[in-house]
Amino acid sequence: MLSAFDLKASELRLGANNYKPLDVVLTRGEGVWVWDVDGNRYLDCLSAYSAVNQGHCHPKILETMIEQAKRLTLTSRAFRNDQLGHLYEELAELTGSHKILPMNSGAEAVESAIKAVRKWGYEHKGVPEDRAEVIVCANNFHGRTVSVVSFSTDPTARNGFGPFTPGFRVIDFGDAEALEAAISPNTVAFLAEPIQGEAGVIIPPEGYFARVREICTRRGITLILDEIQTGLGRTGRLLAEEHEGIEADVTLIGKALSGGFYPVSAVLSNDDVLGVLQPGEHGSTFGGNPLGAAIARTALKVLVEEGMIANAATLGQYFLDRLNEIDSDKIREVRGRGLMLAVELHPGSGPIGDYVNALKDRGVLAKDTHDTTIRIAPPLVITRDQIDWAVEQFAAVFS
Ligand code: IF1
Repeated sequence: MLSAFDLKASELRLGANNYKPLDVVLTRGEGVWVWDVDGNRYLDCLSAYSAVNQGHCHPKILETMIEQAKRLTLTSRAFRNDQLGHLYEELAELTGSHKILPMNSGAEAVESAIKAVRKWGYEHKGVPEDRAEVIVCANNFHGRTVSVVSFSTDPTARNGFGPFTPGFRVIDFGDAEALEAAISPNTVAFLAEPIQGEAGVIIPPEGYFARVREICTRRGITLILDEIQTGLGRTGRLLAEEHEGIEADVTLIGKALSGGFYPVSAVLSNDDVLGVLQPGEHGSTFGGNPLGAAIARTALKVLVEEGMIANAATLGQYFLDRLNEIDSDKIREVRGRGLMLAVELHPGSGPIGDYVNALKDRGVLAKDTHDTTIRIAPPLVITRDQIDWAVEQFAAVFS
């Protein structure tokens, strides 16, 4: 068996160099905890970027996965399977959606939504062929495909990967006037994250999305919310849009839709937008497969039945309050909603990696973003005692 050292060496020698992970090699997870190959235990404050909201290796999702894998895994969409219809019914009931498109990764859900709103624009709005425009926000993160990085404003995500897909216009996040001004007769949609994740857990000004909703409705464009990270309980509501008192026309979910067991994403839509897709126009070999669908059904079920969403609301506020109590001249701001939290340090506080490593040495795994911010997003099953312990570690590292 390879040691942690050898495993890292193999990754460096043979793997594409597109990641620079923390120096920890994990082998096991349970609830909020993960263990490395040397037997050290860590509190996971990343949750695989909010894909394991239900906690690592949730026993009920695991059981579903094993039982379904024994029975039937993949049929392709050339044939029907006995899980997908159930997933549709349960998702529609939970979210109020009228049409659903199952995909696999988050980026695929984003791509699928862009395809659908473009076609919707041609068929329902009379936009001239190939002229459809989608408005997006600066500092967005929606995935890694060519079209999605075409409208990224992050040079690292974008540079060297052109030529880019046309048809996108970038405005500032949180500025409703900018949206109003950017809409042209060819605009078909506005795409945004309810809270920008990769940008550093950026919460928009109060009332922003209510105005966005009003503008999209009045100007006849589709509002697409990317809830791939914010959705499924993370912010203390099933969908983050609920905090804003609005409903998107199209909502994208992924990540925690499988509790981290399997890539499952979905486009949730009103009748009109996904209604434009006809047989053969879009699809995926694995999208909507019975294994993924069964896993997603149980992942949604435990999220609701085990009170994880309410826990994220209550304990998210508690975690935020406790972090705010930390007495440190390094902390510039603590912010968040539900269990989507971030600690931003003052610019002169030294390399962020040093803090993340110090946290790791104290048994807390968290991830930095943009040089000064550490995001904190534990599984939604975290307890008050576990938060108290985590706050002690944060306090020790920041003081
Ligand atoms: C990586 C970030 C998080 C997302 C939103 C779509 C996707 C993501 C709002 C695409 C994915 C991930 C991907 C992961 C890092 C990560 C991330 F730091 F890059 F921004 F979560 F904060 N929309 N986010 O957050 O979903 O295709 O990956 O399933 O390593 O790229 P995907």
